[in-house]
Amino acid sequence: MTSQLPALNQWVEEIAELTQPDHIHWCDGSDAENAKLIEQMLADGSLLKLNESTHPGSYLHRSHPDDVARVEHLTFVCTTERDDAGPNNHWMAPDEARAKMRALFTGCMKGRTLYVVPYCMGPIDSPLSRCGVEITDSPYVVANMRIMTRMGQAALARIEREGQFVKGLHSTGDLNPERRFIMHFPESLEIQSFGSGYGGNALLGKKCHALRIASHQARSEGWLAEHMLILGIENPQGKKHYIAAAFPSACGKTNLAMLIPPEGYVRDGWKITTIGDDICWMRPGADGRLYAINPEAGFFGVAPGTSAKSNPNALASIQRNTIFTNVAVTDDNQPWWEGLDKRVPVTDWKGNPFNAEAGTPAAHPNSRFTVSAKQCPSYAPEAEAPAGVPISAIVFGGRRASLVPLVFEARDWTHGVLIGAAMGSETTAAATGAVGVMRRDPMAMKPFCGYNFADYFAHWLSFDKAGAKLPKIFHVNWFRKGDDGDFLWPGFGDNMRVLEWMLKRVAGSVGSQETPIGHLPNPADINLDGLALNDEAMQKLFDYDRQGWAAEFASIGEYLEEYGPRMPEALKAEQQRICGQLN
Ligand code: GTP
Ligand code: SPV
Ligand code: MN
Repeated sequence: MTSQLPALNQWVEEIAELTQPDHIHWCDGSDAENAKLIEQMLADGSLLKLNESTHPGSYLHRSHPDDVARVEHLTFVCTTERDDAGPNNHWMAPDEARAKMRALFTGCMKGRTLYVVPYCMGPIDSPLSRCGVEITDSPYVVANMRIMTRMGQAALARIEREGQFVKGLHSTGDLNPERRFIMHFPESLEIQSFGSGYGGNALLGKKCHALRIASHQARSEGWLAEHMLILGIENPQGKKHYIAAAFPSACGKTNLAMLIPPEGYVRDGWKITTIGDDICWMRPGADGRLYAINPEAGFFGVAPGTSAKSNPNALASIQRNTIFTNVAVTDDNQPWWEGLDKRVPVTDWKGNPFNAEAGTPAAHPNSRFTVSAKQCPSYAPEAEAPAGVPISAIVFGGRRASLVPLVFEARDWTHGVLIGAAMGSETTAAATGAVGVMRRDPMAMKPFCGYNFADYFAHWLSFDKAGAKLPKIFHVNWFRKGDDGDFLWPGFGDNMRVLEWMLKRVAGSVGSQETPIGHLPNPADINLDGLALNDEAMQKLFDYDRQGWAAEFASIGEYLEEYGPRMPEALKAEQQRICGQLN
């Protein structure tokens, strides 16, 4: 098979020439094709069948133990000008990067099949959607792309019609971390990824296309590509709002997107529905509001911590037709991870007998599930709407053990952009490297913005113009800890209480405490019924520590300075104004 687009056929031929595969397969996305790939992976051992009666149609993939997370130090944005990538990215000159990758890709598919994977990010018929083609030699990648994107025939038809697509080239190579690079060429809409089979490094539609390349493209086309969940929230009167929230990797997007409200709320008629759990593309509509789509079709979610108590919707989603990566296995061949339940697995994520005494987790902390969004009980039909959904509130948040209160609201758009730019969070297992280290992660985009953060903040600021009806901006922290080291806020379903307060603020029905860092809630305006928060919790969740924030704002000022004169004056002025109020 080939396509009706000469440019695509020519590119596939060129890559085949370079990589020397034994076979070329154009993916149509059909069930039969998927069944064949699965059969082949079962035969070669790259997939293991899980318990068919408890988890029908589900499989386990164990990755190479050195290939379990994104590799930020090996991820590059290759723009002509170094400054266009910015201090927030690793940069390599495009020619140098291309030469390096050409050497790695030469002959790398000998003995393998080259898969051509046409995909569409977003509903097939949405004007906000964008297409790409990933060439890969990994059947695991193909199976995952089929779940995570609209992959196959319909995407190819759109690509043929439009004539434009992002070119992604991927090979697992020999999985040697010394020969691993994730290169982005945003100016020519190209991605080249070598030496990893892990999600964010290998499923090129996700972080590489839908965030790094798309953010670059969005800047010139007047829209935003963000690391955000999108949820729908319906009040007892039947009025529906949509909220988008940016939290860094493994900081609660999937959980918030699938939230089940506390009992009293459900009884009263509140409902949360899920549009997306990781990526949000939004642009202003004719009415001045921001309209958002989820460019993905599935969830590549963190397994550890997912339980019937913390996230029943996720757990229900992954009972069938799910690919698990790097989880543990029970004696009756069911997938298992820390936080799921009290059972003790027999096999760890590497396939070794599990030794509970050793003190190391059975599932990898970044073990994941891949599942179609359609299997999620809370999945909203509007997620398929070509026009997207109008956003009423944007939420930023990080994992902050100290200082940052439960919730506060920006005074206006500029202040909100500063709150996003100033985001800090403790690192997690989603990327290789140390865990629990506080770093700046503006808008949860530190690893994903395909251009200079200074220009990115300027782009965000530019949405505040005549006729715009922009969402309110909030900041949350579910992860504040007490002196005993435990979380002070129950989190998960109880986060509904904070969402309700946000809607009251959107409606203008409650006041707030005006502070230099923004509007803090009057605790009486947040429904805390049934929660037994002690004095320490009340104080740390709802007060702000002036001295601590003065130090934080000084550090935010230093951070903004790292970007030099490109940093928008309006943002620096806002930071300085707040500094002045705090000191
Ligand atoms: P990526 O897929 O990496 O972008 O992550 P994500 O932001 O979707 O994170 P996810 O919702 O999967 O949560 C990651 C971890 O945070 C899990 O172990 C959750 O159990 C935990 N978590 C999520 N929400 C909360 C919360 O409200 N409170 C607490 N304490 N932990 C939470
Ligand atoms: C993240 O790390 O933010 C993820 C997982 O959502 S990955 O797709 O691997 O980037
Ligand atoms: Mn993510």
